[in-house]
Amino acid sequence: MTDTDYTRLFSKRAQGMKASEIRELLKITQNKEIISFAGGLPSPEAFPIEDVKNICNKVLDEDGANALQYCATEGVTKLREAIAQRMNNQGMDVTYKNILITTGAQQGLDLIGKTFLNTGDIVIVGAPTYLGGTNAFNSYMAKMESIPLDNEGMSPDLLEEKLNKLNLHGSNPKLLYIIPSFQNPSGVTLTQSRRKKILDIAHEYDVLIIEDNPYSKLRYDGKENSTIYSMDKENSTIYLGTFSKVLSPGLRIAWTIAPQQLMNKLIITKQASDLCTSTFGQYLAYEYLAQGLIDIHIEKIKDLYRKKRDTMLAALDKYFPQGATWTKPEGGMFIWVTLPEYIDTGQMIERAIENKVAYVIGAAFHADRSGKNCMRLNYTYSSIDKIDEGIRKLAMTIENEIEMHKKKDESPYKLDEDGLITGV
Ligand code: PMP
Ligand code: G9A
Repeated sequence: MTDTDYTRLFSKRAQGMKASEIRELLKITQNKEIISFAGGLPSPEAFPIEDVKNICNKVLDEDGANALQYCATEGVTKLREAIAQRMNNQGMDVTYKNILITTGAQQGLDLIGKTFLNTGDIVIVGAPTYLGGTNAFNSYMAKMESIPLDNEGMSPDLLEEKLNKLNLHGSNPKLLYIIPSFQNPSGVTLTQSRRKKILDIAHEYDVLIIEDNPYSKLRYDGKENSTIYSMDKENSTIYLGTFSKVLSPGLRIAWTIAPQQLMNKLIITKQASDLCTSTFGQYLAYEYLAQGLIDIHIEKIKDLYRKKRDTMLAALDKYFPQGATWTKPEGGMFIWVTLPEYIDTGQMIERAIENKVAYVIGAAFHADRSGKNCMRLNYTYSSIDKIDEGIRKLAMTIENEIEMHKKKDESPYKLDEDGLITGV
């Protein structure tokens, strides 16, 4: 058989697409020996398997023929209505017509890219930001412009400065991508006053805000903030919600909320993608909401995740060397660690995996591949015992890096990462 070179057949956009570092690591971390702080996965011990089993039977007994049929692209109406009601209870003012059910929020991001982005269009993102977001926008050949985050999220001043500069060069960014609460990957939350300022700036510069909000219900301390969508009186925000982090990512049920004119286009875009999201999954999600189970489940996982977060923070304090700093999130799933400048977490990952512990490298979350001395740690997936052990192993890996660096500095010879002499 001859080996055919298919590259010439790939579209320009496919040629530019790279594998997600998170998805690649998921394969490695399926090895049970490795303690994974890599993927943003819910705790497997918390899935409500019995409840879902009962709901499956109920749905099949009572409405099996509809649940197994195709449904409208927009989604199953009763689920859309239930979601609209939940969102209105949190300060929004929407009807089921503003809700599009999607196959994960990831599909929402893809549909947004497909609907709004031409080659070279600019999307403003955080530095760091969610890799799946930049991958989705990249696949439409958009250009990312990054705004550094601090402990209060994206800085409105830096955002305005960037928009102003781009405008002076004749560029008008189309989208502003924001993960407002317990941001992936940093864990930081955009303060209420910054939300308002950022909204005002987006209005002034005519940028559409994409508010991607999978984590806000996982708040362990402090007070909930208003969503940007609920504060926006000018219809310039699209909101993404999902059941992935509060119920099950395997269900792949999420929703996009948009003003009506935008919604019509998003629906058409989705038609070409997958006709509709799993009807059966939507029926299950509806029942889970209708039976009032979701809030009980969220309370349960919040208690568990709070303990896990505290365990990881305590272990970081106990084991991590001087010179390392990290965020202290009030909720969500992630802690962001910054190590001394000379440590490259991309190079260190191999050694970490040898030591049976995994994280996601900082550069994966930076559109310009900076953040090399950073790493994202997930604390929801591993058990409490494993969290302590994993952080100890990771600390040991970092200590070795520091030692190696010291040796390099002291040595008259050039050493490689394994301490072998490569030159004088
Ligand atoms: N947005 C963010 C910020 C996420 O963290 C994730 C999942 N990690 C997604 C979107 C995609 O979620 P879903 O499972 O709903 O596709
Ligand atoms: O890619 C996945 O499996 C979802 C997780 C996302 C993340 O780790 O941020």
